[in-house]
Amino acid sequence: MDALKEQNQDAKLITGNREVRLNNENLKRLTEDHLYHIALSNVQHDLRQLFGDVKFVCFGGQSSRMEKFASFISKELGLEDNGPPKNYAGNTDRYAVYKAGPVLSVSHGIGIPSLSIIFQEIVKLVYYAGCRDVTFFRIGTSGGLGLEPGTVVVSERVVNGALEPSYKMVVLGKTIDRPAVVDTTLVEDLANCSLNSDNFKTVKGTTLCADDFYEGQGRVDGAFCEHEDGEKFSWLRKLKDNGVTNMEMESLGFIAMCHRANIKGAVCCVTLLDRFEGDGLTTNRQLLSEWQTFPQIIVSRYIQQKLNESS
Ligand code: R2B
Ligand code: URA
Repeated sequence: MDALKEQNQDAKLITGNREVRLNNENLKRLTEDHLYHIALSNVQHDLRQLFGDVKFVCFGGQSSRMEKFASFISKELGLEDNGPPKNYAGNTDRYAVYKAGPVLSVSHGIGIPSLSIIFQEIVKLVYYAGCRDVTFFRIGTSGGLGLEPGTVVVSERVVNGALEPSYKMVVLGKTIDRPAVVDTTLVEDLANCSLNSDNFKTVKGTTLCADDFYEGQGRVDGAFCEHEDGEKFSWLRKLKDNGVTNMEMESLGFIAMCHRANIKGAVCCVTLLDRFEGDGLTTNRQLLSEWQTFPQIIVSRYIQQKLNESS
């Protein structure tokens, strides 16, 4: 209990040179905080000892992909001797939380509602663990607009379906508006991690975050559809004219919540298809899996660079 009081006394999270307040005084009054969806607690687990060294949190949709990323980054950091990365959220199958040295690799499921639960529990986790200088990434997949499939997009802007950089949610019956402010330095640094010798392109662009994979992204091949092909193409062209390079389902909430938490964060997604060429994902699974490693490679270079700078 004393350890908990000590943790709660200083309701600050240090990220970079920025000191971030949790901004929720209610947490100070909790005798125990159950991080329910990852089956961890700030009383029953020694979060400082388990996670105090975390500097980077990489989020992605699927648990299996995040397990592979944890193994990949573990090798890149020369930590394979520690054995395969462990899933600390093993007592639940909602999300997975793998750790490889200073890197957490976390699955977030599909869409902002699923992301926001794990995001909040991870922000509390790094707070209780007393982590410092933490950077968050979303490493994901998306549909591209006029880009060769397999291209990596580092999001320099994230917008909703109305092309506004704003994440709206209803709290107590009122709509609150969280601005999705991108960290431009992090975007530049990430984009600069691409190499001429890469077998994939990396570009910066505007990412549209939709609430749905089918109608929300203008597809005509869902169970329902009330628009014509022609309308879809004029919408896609309008998006392209407004700088939209890709579409996915979490970037807006991710960037807005990083900004709200005062944590450095960026979104880096590979495109799995060109939406001007179709709606279905017809590329074989093996190639799709290979493409999904491309944003991981970019983020892993950034992590290694930062760790080398600080060693
Ligand atoms: C990209 O891919 C998923 C949908 O297939 C979704 O999580 C996203 O953002
Ligand atoms: N993820 C999406 O949300 N859309 C796509 O088109 C591909 C992946």
